[in-house]
Amino acid sequence: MKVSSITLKVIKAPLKQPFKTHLETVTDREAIIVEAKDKDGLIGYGEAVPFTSPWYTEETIKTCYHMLEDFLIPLTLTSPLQHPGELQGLWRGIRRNAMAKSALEQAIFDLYAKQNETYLGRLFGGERREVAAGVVIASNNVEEAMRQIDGFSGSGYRRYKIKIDPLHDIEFLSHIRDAFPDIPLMADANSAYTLDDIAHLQKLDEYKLMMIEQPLGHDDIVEHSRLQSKLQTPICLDESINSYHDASSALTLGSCGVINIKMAKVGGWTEAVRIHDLCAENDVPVWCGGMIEFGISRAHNIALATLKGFTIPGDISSSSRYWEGDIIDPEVVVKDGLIQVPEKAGIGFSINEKRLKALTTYSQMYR
Ligand code: OSB
Ligand code: MG
Repeated sequence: MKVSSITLKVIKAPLKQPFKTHLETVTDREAIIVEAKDKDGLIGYGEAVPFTSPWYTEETIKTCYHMLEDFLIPLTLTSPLQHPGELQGLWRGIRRNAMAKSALEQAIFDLYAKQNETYLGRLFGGERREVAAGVVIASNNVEEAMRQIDGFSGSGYRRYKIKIDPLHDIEFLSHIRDAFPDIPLMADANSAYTLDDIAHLQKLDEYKLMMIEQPLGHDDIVEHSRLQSKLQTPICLDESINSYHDASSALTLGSCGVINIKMAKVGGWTEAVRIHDLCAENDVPVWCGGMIEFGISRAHNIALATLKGFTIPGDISSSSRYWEGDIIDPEVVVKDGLIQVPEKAGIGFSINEKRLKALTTYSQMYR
């Protein structure tokens, strides 16, 4: 396959409401849209989802742009390519920078799927016709959190995730459980605890949480294994899983019972599918993580979640959860807690060019 040109578009939009964790409050979101075009004018789309500052991963919009412009795009445009599965090998000499790689790999896989008139998920063996949707409540005000759960329940979400930290956990959860005794609920700590908190974390076992996500260090695997042996609630690793090797280490050490796979954080489709396959072989359930993304990344996530190991509803919500207007057409809609998987080739959604243009702050084409 030949990629004739690649265009980068930096976009920016305000969130409908602030997304608050103990690490950062996100009010505006930037992303880099990657468009890979072939000689027939077909276009594949990817979305780079680092934040503007490095609070969640080390990558930022600027580092990502730099890696794409100065390394990944030149190498890709000057190398022969039969299949997008070769990209990771081609980029072997470029360490890490997973979100930059993921966005470009996404665009070229989308282009390849469109050239072959196949829905992207099917390329990787995904068979699901609908995927279960989950939603994240990111407010440390318990009244506000409960109002949000109430509001989202109209869409029938199959799983609710709240953000916790040592100052907003036990009381917070007990209020939510009193009001919503039976909702499928989990908590994400984004590394807010240490091993000194074992006794405290054991108190969370009584709230019937599906799992607790990333309680300890963002780069830890060993301490989570100690903690998991002392908790009934399964641990789910997010920040700690940046590669197949990390997932393999976590399974070997028993550091978690569930893995949150974020395609962007592990460098794209190829690595995400390898992790999925490893977890499936080991009967470890996985779910698809979210990055407060726009529609293109959301579409890739839906395609990923069609794979059989994605048995737990992920952080895949409707476009309207975050945006006044999304950049895809139609927008992602959640009904009865489900998202219908599109049938069209590639990511399965068209681009809302008018909206994309309105959000673009900088754009450049490379050939
Ligand atoms: O820790 O899972 C996380 C969003 C941005 C950065 C980190 C995380 C999140 C989420 C997903 O919780 C939110 C979403 O995309 O709906
Ligand atoms: Mg998380």
